[in-house]
Amino acid sequence: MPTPYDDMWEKLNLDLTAHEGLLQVLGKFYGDIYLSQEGRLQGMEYLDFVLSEVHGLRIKELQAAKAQGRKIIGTFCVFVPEELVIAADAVCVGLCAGAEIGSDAAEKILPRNTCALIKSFVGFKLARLCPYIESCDLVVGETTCDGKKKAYEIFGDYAPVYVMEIPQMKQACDRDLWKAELGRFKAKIEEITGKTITAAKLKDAIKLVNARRAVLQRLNRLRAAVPTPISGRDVLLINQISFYDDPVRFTAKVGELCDELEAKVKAGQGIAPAGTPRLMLSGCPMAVPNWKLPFLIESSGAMIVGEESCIGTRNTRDLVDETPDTLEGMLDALVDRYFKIDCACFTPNVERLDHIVDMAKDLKVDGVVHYGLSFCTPYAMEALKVGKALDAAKVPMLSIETDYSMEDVEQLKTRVEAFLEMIH
Ligand code: BJ8
Repeated sequence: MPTPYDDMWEKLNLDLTAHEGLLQVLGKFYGDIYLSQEGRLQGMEYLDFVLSEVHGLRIKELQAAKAQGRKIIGTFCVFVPEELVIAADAVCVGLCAGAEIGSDAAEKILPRNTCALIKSFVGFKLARLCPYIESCDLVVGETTCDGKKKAYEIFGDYAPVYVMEIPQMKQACDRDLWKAELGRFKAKIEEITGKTITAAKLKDAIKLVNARRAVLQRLNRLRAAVPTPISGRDVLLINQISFYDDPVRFTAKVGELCDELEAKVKAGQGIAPAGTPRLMLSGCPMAVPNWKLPFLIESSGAMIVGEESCIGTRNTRDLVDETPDTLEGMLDALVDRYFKIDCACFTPNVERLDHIVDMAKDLKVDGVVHYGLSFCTPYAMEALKVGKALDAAKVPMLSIETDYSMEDVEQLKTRVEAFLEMIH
């Protein structure tokens, strides 16, 4: 069926037939997983609208920004400091990688035993399915896990790629390396945009990104209420959308949603009956439209009340210190804030274990579901340590490894249901 965006998609060199197939699958999925929920908050209408226009209006906005000479910078990891991108008047978009479509194409140039997230972003590019990737003037990769690090070498044959080096440890010499990398990234962004990042511009960008993190922190505080006033699926969606929506608009809209939530919490109104088991997710990021496991959990009679993940609290927990006024001081504040990220790519990574246990206690969860993407070694290795730490804190954990396919849905449902029976 023709749409008002066909010309734009054609100019972006998308495969229109395959793309239409993708949108149809996405629409069906969204209807089943999201729109079927009962008692949804009014504020979610904005998120529904954004998702329905994910390849439409937002892409139009990006094209309008490009027409004004602004650059579009795509990222795959929460380590990339978007404050520097925004300070150079460019637009930063998190490139999602949560769908299986395109994986066949990806497997022609990547080993089959590569994690689904990597196959997804390579597949989107090869199959010409993602208008975000096609809009990017630069795609920023990073040396986190081996799979991503090596995939960027291959991806670089198809898109303009720049790779940041992320240290693997957190010693003083690693901080020096990270600081140098931030400087190198700043220079690259200045070169590509033709703009100089000034102290004033960076100060505004830090405030802007902090405001978005702060509203997500507020959302997390409110959803922690007993009973929880919002489904975990909806909060995951909000986090996913935070990566590509306009940050000012997003912050305002999520603020309105939080006002609505606050009233529900005051009135003691929950989204599920009292006594519904409360679970927390921990592990690999769930990029849009990866809603498989949350849907499975919540349709098995539990509620998700927290995500210890990069599309969750790992991305929103820490703000950048807003007190420095000099460029040097602000860069140091950025270095310190990003260095707190407790990705499983670091060794040792004890902070993550502490964060998970603290979060499980604060959220009063009945259990934790550790989520690993198949072939993700860092998170699979760390799952064992997470299990031990939670065991010591007397919090039950279920470890799940899966990918984006639907083949194992029944098997996963059985495991989730057995876990719920055990803990409740
Ligand atoms: S800071 S979690 S966003 S790297 S799932 S591709 S690790 S094999 S996504 Fe991540 Fe940055 Fe870390 Fe966060 Fe590799 Fe594992 Fe795949 Fe992963």
